[in-house]
Amino acid sequence: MTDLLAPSVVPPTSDADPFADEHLRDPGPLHRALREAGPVVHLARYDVHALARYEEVHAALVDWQTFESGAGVGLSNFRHEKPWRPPSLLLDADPPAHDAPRRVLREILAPPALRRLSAAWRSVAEDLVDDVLAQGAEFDAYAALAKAFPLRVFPDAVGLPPGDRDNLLPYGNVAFNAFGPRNALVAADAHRVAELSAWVNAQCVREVLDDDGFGARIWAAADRGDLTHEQAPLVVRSLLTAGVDTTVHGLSAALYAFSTHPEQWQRLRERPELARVAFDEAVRWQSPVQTFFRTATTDVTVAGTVIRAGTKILMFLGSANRDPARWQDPDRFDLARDPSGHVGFGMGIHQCVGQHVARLEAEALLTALARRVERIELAGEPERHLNNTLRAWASLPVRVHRAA
Ligand code: OVM
Repeated sequence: MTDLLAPSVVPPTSDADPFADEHLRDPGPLHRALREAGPVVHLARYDVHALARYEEVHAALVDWQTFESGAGVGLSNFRHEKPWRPPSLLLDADPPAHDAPRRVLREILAPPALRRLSAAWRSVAEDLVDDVLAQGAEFDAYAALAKAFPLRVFPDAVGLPPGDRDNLLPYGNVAFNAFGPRNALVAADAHRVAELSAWVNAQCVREVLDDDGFGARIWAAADRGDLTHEQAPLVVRSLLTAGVDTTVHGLSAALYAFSTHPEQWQRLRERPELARVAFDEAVRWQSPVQTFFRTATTDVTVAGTVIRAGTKILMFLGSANRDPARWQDPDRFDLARDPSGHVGFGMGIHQCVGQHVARLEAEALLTALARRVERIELAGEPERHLNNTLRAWASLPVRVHRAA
């Protein structure tokens, strides 16, 4: 709240571009510098305010009245600039508009509704791991597992027609780049935006979707009057935008973590029920979604700094998840820690509605692998895929030693 009697602190300014290749490739040093500079840092290049400490990121995430999403959660302000696609009814929305789409998706993606998928997904994971191991002890764990598994189970669960799913990751790449500035990463895919958007929109119509998937359930909610029929395809689009790259790179993060922390892999093998907490710890440690913006709805004072109404605020989720003021030994990937409270899935009313789906995928894949593999280690230098929002991978070469 603005205290009219307290003097306003002028925040430190940084010239850094968090969306430059250098920082996307290795965000740790910039995150540390921003956290140490102060609770609020002015980013001169974009004229936005940055929050890199856990306390302020968490506070902004839970205060949706002051830090709105309706102006878009990227750098672009939808009140002044035309959005690149019709805004998401979930991500780019505030109550009350946000409430109905959120309630519908929450029910469709809640743990009880996922139970019917669990056995099938375990068996797909076991088959996939068997196939990969049969081909040799060295492989690219990004392509063979982290990317292959979600693409095998998730589009089917949504109810997409069989066949061509090769557009999902390229569309996600465009969508997650679009939250950042219009830099070279955005320009690189500009020629595909119309085609990819048309493809995704075509997957969201009722006629195309299997009648037993998440997509059909969204349309059924519209029939019941819980949504309008105009909203239904956009809610399906949210699943296809938010549900693929995030899990692919979250699983990659877990596989990378275990490939570099053999003692943690041992722990998982001894106690496979740790698979879910391991996935959350990997999400904390790597933060597949690194950043989102909010917009101040009013002049607001954050740690003494007045942020003017209409200002964009960049929240560094990945930095909050490594803030030493919140986490002991934050750079350690450690199954013994309690990672709950991490902001890798966000926090508050927008917290990832698909997180139970992601955990189910992770549990299926990690337990299938843990049962068959005694040791997993890097077999080469992993390659990052640069994206304005995602901490993503291009390859993760590993070598495995099979269990007896
Ligand atoms: C959406 C959406 C898109 C990207 C990310 C996200 C992480 C949601 O279209 O609703 O959440």
